[in-house]
Amino acid sequence: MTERTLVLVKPDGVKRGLVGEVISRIERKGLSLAAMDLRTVERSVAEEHYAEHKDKPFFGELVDFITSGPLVAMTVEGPRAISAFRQLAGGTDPVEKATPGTLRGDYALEVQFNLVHGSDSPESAERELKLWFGSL
Ligand code: DAT
Ligand code: MG
Repeated sequence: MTERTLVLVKPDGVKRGLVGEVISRIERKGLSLAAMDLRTVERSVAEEHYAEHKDKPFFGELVDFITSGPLVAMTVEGPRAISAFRQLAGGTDPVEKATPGTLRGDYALEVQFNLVHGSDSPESAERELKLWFGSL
């Protein structure tokens, strides 16, 4: 079933020049880009995006980081795109949970600076694509 998912190359990935690498892995997997935009977001967008984490101790730092500079937002499309991209990204902790061969496993060291975001379910993808691109 064709799905759409929200992918972000977070500000650390843009600063480090890894946008091309992320896109390359998405394309090599067989997924495709349906939309892409470089932007710096307001705190309100970051807070809504990460609303599920609002009571976590790291929420403030997470919002500071996501709004700290330009990021690349993408709509990625393909069969089982949501799970497929989560697999390319690797686990949240780039050392403990992301295996080598994944984006986080290969390019990140710290949980806060884990390079990419990908929607985690069809419900999240719909909510996030509406927030970032105005439609699914
Ligand atoms: P994911 O990005 O893999 O979906 P998540 O939704 O649990 O992970 O968390 C969102 C982001 O919050 C994550 O990419 C990095 C940050 N984060 C998660 N756990 C953290 C922690 N223990 N300390 C600092 N930042 C954390
Ligand atoms: Mg998440």
